[in-house]
Amino acid sequence: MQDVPVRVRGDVADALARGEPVVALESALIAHGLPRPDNLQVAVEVEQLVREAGAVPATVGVLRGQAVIGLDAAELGRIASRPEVAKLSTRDLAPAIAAECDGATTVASTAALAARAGIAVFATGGIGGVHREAATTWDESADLATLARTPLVVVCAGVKSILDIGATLERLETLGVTVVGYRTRAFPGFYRSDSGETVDWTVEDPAGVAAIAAAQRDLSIGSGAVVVANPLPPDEQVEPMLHDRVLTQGLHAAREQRISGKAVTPFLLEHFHRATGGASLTANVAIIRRNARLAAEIAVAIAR
Ligand code: PSU
Ligand code: MN
Repeated sequence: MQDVPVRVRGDVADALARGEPVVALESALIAHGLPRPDNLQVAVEVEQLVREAGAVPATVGVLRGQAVIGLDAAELGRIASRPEVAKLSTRDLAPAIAAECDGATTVASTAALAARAGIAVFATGGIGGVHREAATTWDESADLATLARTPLVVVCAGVKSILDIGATLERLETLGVTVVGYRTRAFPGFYRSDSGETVDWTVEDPAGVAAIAAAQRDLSIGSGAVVVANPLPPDEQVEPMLHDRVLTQGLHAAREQRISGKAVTPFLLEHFHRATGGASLTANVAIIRRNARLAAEIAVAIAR
C-alpha cells in the first residue's frame, strides 16, 4: 500500500486551493466503455476540451494502489491500454488500494473521490442505473446509492437505454437525488435524445446549474448530487429503429451467455458498438465531448 491512499495532481490541488474551476472525469468509460486504442485519444481530447473552456481536468483512477485525482499522460495511457485494468466501483476502492493494483473508476467511485478532494463538477457519458431484469436480479448500479450521498454536480446524457430508465428515475427520486434537464424536460436516453421519460426541473444555462448547486449547499440537509441531463441533439442520436433492433439482440445475447454483475454494462456497450457499425460509438464520443464542455462551463460559473 502507498503511504497516502489518495494523490491529487499538483495543478488540480492548486486550482482547488484558489477556488478555480476543476472538472472530474471518470476512467471506467475509457477502460471499459470505449474500444482500445481510440479510447486514449478520446480521453486526451476530452481533457483538452475542459481546458479550452477554462477549467482544469482531473481524470480519476487507481494506479499501483493509489487513487489518483488527475492522472498524468503516462498514467492515462496505462489505464487506457491495459486489458487487465479492473473496473472499480466504490466498494472496490479499498481492496484495490490494499492489493496495489490498477483500476478504472466508475461514476460512483469517481464521484466519491472527486467530492472528497473538493471538486464540485464531474462529467461522464451516462450514469449507471436499474437494469431491466432488476426485479429478479436486483442489479442496480452502485452509482445511484453513491450519488445519493455525494454532493457534486454530475453532467451526463441520462442513462443508457440498456437500462430500465423509468425505474432508474424512480430510484433517483427515492434516494433524493436532484435531476434537472439541460434546456429540456425530456430525460435523455444516452444514445437517444429523448427516453420518453420527463423531468420536473429544467435549467437554461450554466449559471442556472450553479444557482442550484449553491442552494443545495446552503440548505445543508445532507443532499447528494445534482444530476444535469444533457441530451444529444436529435440529428446526432443513434437512429431509433437501428437502436431498438440492436438493443433487443444485445439483451438476448447477454441472457444466453449468462453475463452478470459488473460485466453486464461493458458487454452491452461493446455489443452496441459492434452491431451499429460504430454509430453508437460516434454518439458515445459526441456525448462525452459535449458533457465535458458543459461541465467546464458549469465549473466556471460555480467558481465566479
Ligand atoms: N455509461 C457509459 N459508459 C460507461 C459507463 C456508463 O456511457 O462506460 C460505466 C460507468 O463507469 C458507470 C458504470 O459508472 O458503467 C456502471 O456500471 P454498473 O452498471 O456495473 O454499475
Ligand atoms: Mn450491476
